[in-house]
Amino acid sequence: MKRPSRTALLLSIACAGLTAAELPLIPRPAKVAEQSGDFLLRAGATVGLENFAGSGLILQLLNDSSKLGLTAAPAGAKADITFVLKTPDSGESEEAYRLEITGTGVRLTGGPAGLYYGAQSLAQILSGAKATGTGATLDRIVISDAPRFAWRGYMLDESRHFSGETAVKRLLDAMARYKLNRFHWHLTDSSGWRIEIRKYPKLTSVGARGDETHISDKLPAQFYTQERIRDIIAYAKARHITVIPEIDMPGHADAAVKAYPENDGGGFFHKGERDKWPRFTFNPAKPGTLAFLDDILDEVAGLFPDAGVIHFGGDEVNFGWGKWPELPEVRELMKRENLKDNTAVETWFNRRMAAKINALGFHTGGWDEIVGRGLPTDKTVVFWWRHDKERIVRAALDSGAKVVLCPRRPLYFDFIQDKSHKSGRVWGGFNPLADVYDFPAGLKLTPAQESHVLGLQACLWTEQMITQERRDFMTWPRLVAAAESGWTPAARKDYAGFETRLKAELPVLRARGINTYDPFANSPEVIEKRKARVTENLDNPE
Ligand code: TNX
Repeated sequence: MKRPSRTALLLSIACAGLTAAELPLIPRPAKVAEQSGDFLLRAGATVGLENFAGSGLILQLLNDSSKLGLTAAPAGAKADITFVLKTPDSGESEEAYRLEITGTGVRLTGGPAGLYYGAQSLAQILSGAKATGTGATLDRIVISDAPRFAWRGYMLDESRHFSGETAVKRLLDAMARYKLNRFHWHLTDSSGWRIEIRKYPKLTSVGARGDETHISDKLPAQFYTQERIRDIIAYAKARHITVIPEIDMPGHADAAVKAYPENDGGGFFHKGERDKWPRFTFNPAKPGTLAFLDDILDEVAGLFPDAGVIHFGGDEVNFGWGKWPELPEVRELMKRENLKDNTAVETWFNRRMAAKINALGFHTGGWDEIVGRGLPTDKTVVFWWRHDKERIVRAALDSGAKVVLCPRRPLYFDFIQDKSHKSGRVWGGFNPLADVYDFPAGLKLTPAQESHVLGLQACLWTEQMITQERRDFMTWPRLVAAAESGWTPAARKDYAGFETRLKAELPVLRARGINTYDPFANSPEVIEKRKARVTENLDNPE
């Protein structure tokens, strides 16, 4: 027999690399080195965990996925799976980890977040491992992993339709599995105010009744008490997810203004929908309204001490500012501050509220309408959503602002995901899984621009999502693709490999009670019969 040629040898080494790369892990790790041999993790093996944030959950996580009845090793004893807490090296991400499976055991190294993500990776390996009578056989391997982006988010709109605690906790668990780390909570909008504010009880007793489908004062109020909010924040924190509150202003304000009409700044002027949201804005200039918003922000800051960012919306104000020039307080402000038009009033309002948020010790988050308004770039996070206005994201990045990329295409999950789908948005196209996966390659960011990108975020706007079944259908599996886009280095992304891994992952989602769409079988669309329609471009042309 001929000796294998050098090329054949190199090829087989490359193939071994490929096998390693096909580990059933989502998101795909930054670096994987496979070694020959394996390790038998016995049933009842021990786990050595130091006490670090989230450690309590790790044993449970490993047991849920392995069914091996792993037990905690006594302090100081040698364990089969060892977690080693270390301070990240300088320049290294706090989320980085190393996972080694050697001939004698499993060893994970990292900071608290890194160890948690290492445990998530190990849990995925364990659930895919060959189980024998006595345990699970694990291939020897070394994974060195760290995220591409620090912000890997998902936004849920609970105003238009309320999801509630059970669905939110289930979502947080699934997000954690895919190493997503920001939950942007859209808690207020015209259809309902969903967060208890103690100083203004009517915000919820009046403002939380009804939703986008049922505009009614008779329905029970749907909202989170402050106690519930604290509990959900803690639940997220244990999973290394930061919850970012959004209190939308000065637009999208109907629910709040319905409760406290003295803050009315007038309504919606758009394509015949003028009567639907007659109190779309807060009065942007009235001292009492500014004090009211300050009080709300004070309570929000107290409730979300670790959020880092309070998002104040700032979107689509021009949809409802038609009455502003008639408001006495606006007229007075314009004269006093020499403001020439509504845009200038909006800018004044933005600066005023951003200063308040900054004074509370938070960055101001805002939709991309805030670009060019002179907010301090070092204390502001821009959420770029208008995919058709690339110049805005470039302007924001070039100004040095921190940016979260969440363009409607491909990251708004109220867009349909398959051309056969009948319910949801389209806009010169829609948002299939592959587009979510490829993002942000199409933006062709320069390295300097990418250095200002905090990360990316998918958003679920729920105007057309009444049931959880449909919200799940629109979210999944696209959120899995977004998670890999946020975590995996560009050079390691591979859509075909992702599809293979995702196929095996869909049953995992289903087992958690998540009604994911199956793009491989084109599973039946979940349609809200009352509102089934494909809607083209609802937004302002500006
Ligand atoms: C625009 S995104 C909005 C939302 C809508 C969404 C529907 C943004 C900042 N504003 O109020 O729900 O489009 O896709």
